[in-house]
Parts: sequence; C-alpha cells; structure tokens
Amino acid sequence: MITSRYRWRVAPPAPAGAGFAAAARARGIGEPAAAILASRGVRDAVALDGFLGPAENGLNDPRLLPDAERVVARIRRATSDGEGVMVFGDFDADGLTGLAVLVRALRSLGLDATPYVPSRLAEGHGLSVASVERARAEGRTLIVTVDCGSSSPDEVDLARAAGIDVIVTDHHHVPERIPDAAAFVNPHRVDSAYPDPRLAGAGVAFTVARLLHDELGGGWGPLALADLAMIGTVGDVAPILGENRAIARLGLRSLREAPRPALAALLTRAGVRPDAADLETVAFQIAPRLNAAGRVGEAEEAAGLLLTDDAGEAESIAALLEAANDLRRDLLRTTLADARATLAEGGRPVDGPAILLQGPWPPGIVGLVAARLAEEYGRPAVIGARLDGVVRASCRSAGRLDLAAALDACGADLFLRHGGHAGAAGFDLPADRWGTFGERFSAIAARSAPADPRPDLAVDLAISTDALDHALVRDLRVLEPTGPGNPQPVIAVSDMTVTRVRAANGGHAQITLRRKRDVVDAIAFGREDLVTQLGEGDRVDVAARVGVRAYGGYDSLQLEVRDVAPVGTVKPWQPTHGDRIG
Ligand SMILES: [Mn+2]
Repeated sequence: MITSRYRWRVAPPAPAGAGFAAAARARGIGEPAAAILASRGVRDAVALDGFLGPAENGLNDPRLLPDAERVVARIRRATSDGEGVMVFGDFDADGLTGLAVLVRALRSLGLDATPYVPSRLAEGHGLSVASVERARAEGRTLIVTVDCGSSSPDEVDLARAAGIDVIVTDHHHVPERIPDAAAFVNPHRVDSAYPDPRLAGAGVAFTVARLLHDELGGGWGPLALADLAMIGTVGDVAPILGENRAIARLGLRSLREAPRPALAALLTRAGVRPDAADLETVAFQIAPRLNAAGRVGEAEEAAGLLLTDDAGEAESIAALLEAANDLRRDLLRTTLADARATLAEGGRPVDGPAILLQGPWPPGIVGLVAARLAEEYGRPAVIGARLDGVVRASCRSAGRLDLAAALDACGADLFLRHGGHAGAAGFDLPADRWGTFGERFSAIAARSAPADPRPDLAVDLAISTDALDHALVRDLRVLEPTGPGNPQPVIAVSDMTVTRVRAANGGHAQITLRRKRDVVDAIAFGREDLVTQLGEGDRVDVAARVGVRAYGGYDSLQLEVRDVAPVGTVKPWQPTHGDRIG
C-alpha cells in the first residue's frame, strides 16, 4: 500500500457569520470557495468586500507607520536644504525593489538620491561601514535603509558620528538593542500601531513613499510603484493577505497592462507575455533573476535595471542578469550535490532534529540549499559557507520552528551578527564555535520536532469525485491572485482509481485516474517515486491543485498532484445546499 510523502492537514471548517454565506452567494461564489475563504479568515460580508473590492481600499493609512512624523520632518528638511541622500538597499529582490521605490520617490520630491547596494560577500547583511564611508566621501548627509538596518545599531552610530543621519526602514525581527536612528520605521516594533505588520521590506518602502507623497506632495503617483513593491513582497515570500494582497493586485495590474522597461525585459527573458503574468511568474521568473544578481555579485546592476526607464538599457542589463541567473543555477546544482554528499558521508544520520552542514560553498547559494533540504527532510536546515575563519550561514525552517527566536535563544554572544524572520534567518559565526552552535540549536529544534517526521501538506478541502468539475475550477478563481498565505488551493479528491502511471521527462509522473464515469489526467511534478509506488487498479485519495488544460480544442480537467494516499485518508465534504453556484 502506498504511504503518503506528506502528513495531510485538512483545514477544519471555519466558523462564518450567517450573513457570510448569503453575501458569498450574492457574489456568485460557490460553497467550496466560500469555505476556503472562511478558513483563510474572510468570514463576514465586510471582509469579503475587502477581499474582492477595489485594491486601493486594502492599503492602510501610511501615517500609522512608527516614526512617520520623524520621517516626514527629516525628508522635508533634506528637500529644503538640498541634501544628498543615499538609499541603502539589501541585495535581494525585496531590498532591490524597495530601494528602487524609495530612490524614485525621493527623486520625485526633487532630492538628489543615489542607490547603494552592498556586496553580499564583502559586506553581508545590514548597513555597512563601507556605505557610510562612501556617503561621507560624497558629502551625503542622510542615509535611508531599505529592508535592513534593524540589526545595525553600531553602523547607525558610526554614521551619526560622521554627521550622517540614518532613517531605517525595515521589516526584520526587531532585536533588543534598536538603532538610535533619526527614524526607525519597522512595523514589528513593539510600540507600532501599524495595522498590518506583514509588509515586506519593499512594502514598507512603498508605504513610506505614499507617506511622503501625502505629506510633502508633488505631481507624482506613488501607486505607480506598486509593481516594484509587489515583486519584493513575493520575493520575500510574505503572505499575500491583507495589505500585501492589495499591493499584489495593484502591482499585477500594472505589470500586465503596462510593464516598466525593466520588467518587460525580464519577462521577455523568461518567455512570458505580460498579460499572462501572475504571482507565480513573479515568484519563479522575476524575483529569482533579481536575487541571482545579488548571489553572484551583480546586485548593483539589478538596482540599475530597476531604476532605468530606457528600454535599450533595460534589455542589456537584463542580459547580464540572465548570465547571473545561469551561474546561480549551476552553483546551486554543484553545491546541493556537495551538501548531499557530505550528508551521506560516513552514514551521518539525517534523522536528527535539524540538518547542520558547512562547507567551502558560495555564501550566496547556501540559503537556496537550506531551503531545498528543509523541504526535503521536513526539518530546519542550517547551511554554512566557510569563509576566512568565519561561517556565514543561512537557516530555513520547515514550518514549525521560529528561527529568529531560536537564534536568539542560542545566545547573541555566540554570533558576530544574526537576524532574520521565523521562516528564514542567517548569521555569521567564528568557525570554532560551530560545534557549540550545533549543540544548542539541535536542542532547541528537538523541542519543536513532531513525532511524525513527514512534512505537512495543507489541504484546503476534501471533496468526493462528483464535486470535481469545471464549475469548481471557475469557483476557485475568486481566490486569485494566489501566493504565499493565500495559496492556490490544494483539494483532496477522495476515492479515485489509478488506471495508468508512467514517468515523464524531468522526474515527473503522469497519472491517469478513473472516477465513476470518466477519467482525469494528472501530473505530479518531481514525484517520479509515484511511478513505482502506484499500480493499475489502486484506489487512492489524491491531493492536487485543480486546473483546466486546453487540448485538441477541448478544455479538460487536470490535476497537479502534490501527494497520493490510501483511499479513506480524507472524509469528503458534503455541500449543505444542493445548488452550488459556479
Ligand atoms: Mn525583506
């Protein structure tokens, strides 16, 4: 009998107000989508209007940002005094797009604003000493950070000593010692009154841009920067809910209708038509190309791309980034192979509470390796790049351990620097402390390790084969744009019979499933293992994303299978009304 790779977690029915069902029906939303909306927190008519109404309505009042008044006052002074400003952005897609948002906003206000992107290898995360020195050499008296700075109190002090004020805009974990900055804009501050702390770094930058526009005026439209904020938000895997959903909707609209030259060039490289772009395009085509630049040392080029309005220049920088992306792919392949070999070495057990590896690997790649291994083994992974006497590590959680808190609990005295989020974090550590770190971290990880080591698979709804139809696919579109936090639903279809299974190119499995009257085609990406696990006649439950494929003039249902389990694993949901509207 087949064993499912994941532990299926079927969303429990969420309590929704009586008015909700009626409001959903009035909007033509069927029961499956209404049930999923409710389980994702959209449970009354007002929330439904917020979810489906004009995207602009989902943006919060930027004056609620912590230190909003101080930001406005300091930028007002900079404009009246004609100060030179440096915008310091992190080298990932979030930092780069947020940097472009603020450089463009400040320039719209008439300021001389210049971008600075640190080198991942030489400077690492956070405000760098080198950038402060550059600002001083250029006579700039104000630095605005984007997507970083919360963990850089020393560098902020250094800048102030050099006569340079710093405005920190960030969304990372706020440490105990906060920077003594001219303004510290981070929605995670304990005293923050900002309604939605889920903004990414580019989302915070976008909100600051809206604040500056509202308070300082000018003939420019800050909402036109939503496309950049969207890319940072998706690149950082921030949940596409609340204000992030509003940013994503606004950004997608402009990406589809009138992409700026930089994004048009990246879409061309990816072979995607602008009107066909969705958040998956952003997550798997655009953001990785920007991230690749930082990983292989071309982040300044990526910033230049996002700041140009010239199509020719955009195309030539996009070509450079394409080469960076190819290099990133090669490095990932070789580093992953090397990490797996280290893992297998001498029968090293992979059943510990966490995966801890270090090697002579590129620091820009270890995060990708950590993400891959955490997903594969369903436990936290810490992968270190060994540099001169220092290990620079990236950590990825498998969903249960809060990494930022876990690193804090290891003891701040252990690290040269550390920071991050619940799901992703990083640190620099003297190489001789790696063993001590490993012991402390494993002990913490062990406390959050589940008895069943299989990774979780979130299942939104379990249905019988009868409920699997085109109306369901249409109904689920109401959830778009989908992304992290509001993913494309995974539907468990109960009791299907395997009629055929074969390996497809690229390590995939192609499966034909029979229900009562007809057959449904299915593809399982990366699940070649199913070819040997499944046999003709097996009765199974299938967890899949449900879609439609146009083939030979017909639209036919297609299941994108995530996992297969023995029949009876899920209990199918029963509609309460017979009249599902689709
Ligand atoms: Mn970020």
